[in-house]
Amino acid sequence: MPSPASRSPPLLLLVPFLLLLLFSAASAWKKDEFRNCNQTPFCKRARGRKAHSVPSLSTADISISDGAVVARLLPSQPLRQATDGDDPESDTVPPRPLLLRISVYQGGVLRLHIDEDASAPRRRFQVPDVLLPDLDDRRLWLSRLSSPAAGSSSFYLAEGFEAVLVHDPFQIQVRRKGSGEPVLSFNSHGLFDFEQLRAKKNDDEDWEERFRGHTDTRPHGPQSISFDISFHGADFVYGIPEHASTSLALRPTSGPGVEFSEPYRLFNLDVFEYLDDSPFGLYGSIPFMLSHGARSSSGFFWLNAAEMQIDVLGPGWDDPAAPAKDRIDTVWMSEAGVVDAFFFVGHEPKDVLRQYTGITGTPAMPQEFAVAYHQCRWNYRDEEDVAAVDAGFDEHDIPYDVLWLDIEHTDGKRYFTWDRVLFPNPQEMQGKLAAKGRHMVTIVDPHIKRDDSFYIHKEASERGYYVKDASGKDFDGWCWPGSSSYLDVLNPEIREWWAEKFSFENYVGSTPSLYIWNDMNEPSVFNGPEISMPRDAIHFGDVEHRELHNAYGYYFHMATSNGLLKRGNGKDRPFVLSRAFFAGSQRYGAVWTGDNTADWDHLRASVPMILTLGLTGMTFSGADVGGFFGNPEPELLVRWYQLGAYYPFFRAHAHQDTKRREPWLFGERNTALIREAVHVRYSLLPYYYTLFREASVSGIPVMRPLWLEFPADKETYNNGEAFMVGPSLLVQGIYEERQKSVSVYLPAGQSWYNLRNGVSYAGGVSHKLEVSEDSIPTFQRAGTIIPRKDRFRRSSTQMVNDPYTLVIALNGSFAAEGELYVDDGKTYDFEQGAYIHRRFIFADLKLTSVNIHPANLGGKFPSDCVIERIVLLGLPSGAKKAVIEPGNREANVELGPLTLRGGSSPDAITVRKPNVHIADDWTLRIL
Ligand code: NBV
Repeated sequence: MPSPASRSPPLLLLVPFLLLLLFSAASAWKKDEFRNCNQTPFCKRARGRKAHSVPSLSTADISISDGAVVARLLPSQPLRQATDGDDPESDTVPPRPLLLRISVYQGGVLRLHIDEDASAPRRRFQVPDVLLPDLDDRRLWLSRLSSPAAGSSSFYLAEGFEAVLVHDPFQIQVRRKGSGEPVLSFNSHGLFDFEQLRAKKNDDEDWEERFRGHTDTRPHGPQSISFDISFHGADFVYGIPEHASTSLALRPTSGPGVEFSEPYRLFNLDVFEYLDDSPFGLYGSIPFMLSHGARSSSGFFWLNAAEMQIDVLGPGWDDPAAPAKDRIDTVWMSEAGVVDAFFFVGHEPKDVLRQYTGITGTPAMPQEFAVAYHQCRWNYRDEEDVAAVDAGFDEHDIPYDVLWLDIEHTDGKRYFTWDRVLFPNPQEMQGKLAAKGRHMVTIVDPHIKRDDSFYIHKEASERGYYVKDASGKDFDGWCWPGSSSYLDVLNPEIREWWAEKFSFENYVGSTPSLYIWNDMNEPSVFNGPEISMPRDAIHFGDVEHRELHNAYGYYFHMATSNGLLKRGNGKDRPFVLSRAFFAGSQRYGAVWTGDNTADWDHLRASVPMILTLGLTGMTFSGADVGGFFGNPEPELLVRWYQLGAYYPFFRAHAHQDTKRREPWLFGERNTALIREAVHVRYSLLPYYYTLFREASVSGIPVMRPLWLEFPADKETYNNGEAFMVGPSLLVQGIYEERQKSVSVYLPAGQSWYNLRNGVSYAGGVSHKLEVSEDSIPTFQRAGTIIPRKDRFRRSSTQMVNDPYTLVIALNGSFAAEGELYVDDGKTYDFEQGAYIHRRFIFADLKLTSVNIHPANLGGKFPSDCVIERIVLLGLPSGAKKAVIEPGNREANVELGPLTLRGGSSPDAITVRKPNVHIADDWTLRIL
């Protein structure tokens, strides 16, 4: 919801609305503005069902067709068709079969598709353009079904796994071959229900739904789908963003004694002052859940963009007296769409992430500047303000890469325009930043001002490019510019048209160093139901908004990102930050966790939220550093910078009603602490960039829950306070005011080196550590090598030719390994092989740089960069010098320090000026 200070619509028309806003702005989260499960008929109906109470279905005519298993699903009795939830037994219709299709893809992915047959009165919506276009090429051609037991058919899924289709009642199980141990099951509790589309029985039947003065006409009636999924061998389940939570694992929402009484809701919404711990839906939705346990890792993804509600059932949900089970049961409910579901099995949790991103795409490789620090505020007022903030960073020796302009930079919230009084020379302004290697981001929201003199509106309305309301007129809703319409981005033609608007010619005042921010794309509609678009609005192909709601922002993000790609003829990588997201958004840019609050609990919640996003593909994510609403105390702001410096997306941002909070406004000591936090990020940029490369290839996130790296260590399974950055760094946040000590669990199997002083700590234990104000606890895992750049410039782009430092943390066998990936940081030339990829291996007192760039790819990235320092942690004393081959050169060895700015360590040994090239093969021997 908007704050009252920034509105300028025609007053008379809006008095009731303004009162509402004033009221909203005065208080926090307004629960009543959003529907709960009980107020959502399909959810209420589904939640009211008991295990095995739904009339069961059985399979008929099972066969293999086109390499997939196909069958019909027949109700064993007439299907019940509920109306509005008050009388679930109200009606019956003659049975109509459902069509089932199961396909298998390389790497252990099973796809289950269930839809109505051709006699249905209408085609149900299948979400387009989310699955990778080449997915079909990776389909395994099934040729036979076995019948291991009467009444079931089984088929190959992956090395060590098979799938079983149980005929009556219909059920699917994925299990381990040999032992028969189940991993995942569908409908084992008999909760599968598919409300088939039908004509109204008589005129009295009321399909409409009303909520807070809004009527949803629901012309096609009940069409929801629900079913149960069980994750066997699971200790915890994770995923299904976006919800604010201080817990990483998903807590049960139903069952004896559970804390949350609402299911997790997936419905993209603009939520004003959201709570830090709640199952209510926020800005984005990814219907992907993962499970992990000592014996098993698995995942389940339902490609469906309608409102979804998911219950995690606590132990004893079906029978409080039954002994605890080795599995987690969940119930998935959606208002519309089809069953298009994917099951993932893996030996390790990383396998499951690879499989999920194998079908929805791996995160796009960002430009290097985007991985650095971003400075944002609603709003930097004018060009002078921009210049002053920019100069402030230089004056205080704090690097930053991107300055952001929020909605007030436009002419009356007409995006692609500039307020010419405040920003008379946008190109010059961007040019000045660009001269220091800096970039700018402007906001472009999806609501378009209905103003005939605004070229975007004129063209869009003439071409019929807007979403229509239920009566067929352009949908007209209220947002920042006042009366607004919304582009129908489901239509690829409209996305193409939108993309063109970002050309330098069309976006007057833009330059190549300008990038984009998409906000409010849930979409947010101030006067709409739940501050969004009515569900009966109509999109391209007669699709109802209810069917695609959760993917609206995704298509908008996609179109914007393609716009940036096109404007540079496909040369430069786009950067677009989006608030709304869906499965697959990782291919189009970054996201953030929206309007958080400047308090300690939101700081704490940011970690589970970002970890969850990473687990579900969206690794390029962050939270507003400092907190969006409210004024952080300096201590909180400093702690937020210290933590935020490790978020994959690192941006400070603040609401327009907050006090200014550029890093130098809180006294010298705090400026120094923030400077140090930002420096930490800049020094780690080579490591981060290498991790982004890994994510873009494998889907493994940059910021990882501990259990992703240590899947066998049970202590890590629900740790949402600490996290790994890649395989080598462990970071523990400080989430309390004036905290003096903290207990940090360091995973078993290796020791850990404190990043600031090199002191080593044992793994497999919790350490109680003193907390200092100058940093948060950070550890390098023994056995790893981290590349850094320790010289500080104004921006990352100015560090390109700087020399590297390698920090080698030795394990008990005095060995370590790590990687470095380098490319031009900007273009797609890396796709042709223009990059450097090295593995550094330390063993037997010798460091070797090994080329891991695949020889067959060709291409080369030229670089003269050298390694200027090598810091060794955990080496027994006595090293005298280093000898480098080829060339038989010598380099000096000395004790510490750990960083260029001090931080001496008794245990660190530094090789000074080895000056070996990062692009070359070499070895360095310690003597
Ligand atoms: O565009 C203004 C803000 C923006 O600063 C924020 O980051 C977004 O999440 N926007 C929401 C709209 C108004 C929020 C009250």
